[in-house]
Amino acid sequence: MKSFSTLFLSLLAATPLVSAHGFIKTVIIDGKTYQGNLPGGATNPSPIRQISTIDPVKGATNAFVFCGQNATVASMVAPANPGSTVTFDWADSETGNWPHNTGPLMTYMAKCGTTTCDQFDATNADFFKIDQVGKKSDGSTWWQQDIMNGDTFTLTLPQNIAPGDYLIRHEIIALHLANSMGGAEFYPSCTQVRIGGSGTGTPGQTVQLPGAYSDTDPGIYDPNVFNPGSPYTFPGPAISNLASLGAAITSPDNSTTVTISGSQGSPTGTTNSTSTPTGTGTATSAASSHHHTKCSLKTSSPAATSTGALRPRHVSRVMRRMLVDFDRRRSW
Ligand SMILES: *[C@@H]1O[C@H](CO)[C@@H](O)[C@H](O)[C@H]1NC(C)=O
Ligand SMILES: *[C@@H]1O[C@H](CO)[C@@H](O)[C@H](O)[C@H]1NC(C)=O
Ligand SMILES: *[C@@H]1O[C@H](CO)[C@@H](O)[C@H](O)[C@H]1NC(C)=O
Ligand SMILES: [Cu+2]
Repeated sequence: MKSFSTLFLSLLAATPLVSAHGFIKTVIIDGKTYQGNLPGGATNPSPIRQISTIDPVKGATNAFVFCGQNATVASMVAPANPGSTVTFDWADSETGNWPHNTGPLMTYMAKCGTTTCDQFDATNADFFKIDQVGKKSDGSTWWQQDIMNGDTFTLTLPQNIAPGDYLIRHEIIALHLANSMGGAEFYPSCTQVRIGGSGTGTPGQTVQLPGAYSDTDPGIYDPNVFNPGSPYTFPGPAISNLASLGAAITSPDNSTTVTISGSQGSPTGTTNSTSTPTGTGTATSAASSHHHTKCSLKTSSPAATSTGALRPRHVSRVMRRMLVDFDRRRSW
């Protein structure tokens, strides 16, 4: 079995993958939609910092790991509040879906220092993590699969965050090549928001990006990334104290607890991005509640999807047959 999986992994690494990448096309904050600018395209008013290309940031210490490729300051700062609902819509172009299905979605925030965010040079930003999702309870399907299927990703901002200007740094790390050192693809994106309200919470630990990640982190270089059931270790800091306080967790389906080691990220899904979170969180749950549009089937029947997720998108027919054999062997 061991030698078979070694063979399997090396074949997988040799499988040519179509080069397809992406960006955040829209952000919706409390129901208001903000259009992002196309990477390298015309620059219209937006709170989403524009990047120069859909190509990934490569290398965990790449200077662009803070807000994305050549990210430029955006002209708008969108209003938001503690507990605001924020939805991210990923795409590979103006029209196509996000192309990858392997790896985590993580979200950070950072105070825009003493300036407003439209003036803020984020290279020295102090980021704190407010959310992270990795694999689903079946141990092999990633939440990123939902994004590839065309779903959006929704979370709530910390319930007690102090007022001021902040960046929301939402990131996908695509790990379909992460069984090679340096193969991980980083897709960070920063949205500028002005938090109102009367919260009093400030983050404890903060990190710099680049700085918080290394190419050798287990969640960035991961030889077992396609092994069903292998635990995933999120890179970067733990969820901030700020985000774990007063969190509301939607729990429509208790089977969506994630198998990850030593992490606070236990996402729960809902079928509809506009539904209101209900219920209460547990100590091990992620701070924010998550909603994925159109994923009722996936969350209610993990068995139905558990065989698809570990596959890269572009597998040859020969590889497919091998994967079937691999699955059969697994069930012996
Ligand atoms: C992006 O940044 C790189 C590295 O600093 C630079 O070489 C390149 O010209 C920039 N591209 C654009 C479109 O600004
Ligand atoms: C789901 O979790 C809730 C809260 O922990 C619990 O009350 C409920 O009984 C659980 N439902 C199932 C089907 O396990
Ligand atoms: C989500 O649910 C709300 C209210 O139940 C409904 O108005 C809305 O159309 C739904 N959205 C989607 C994307 O299904
Ligand atoms: Cu890509």
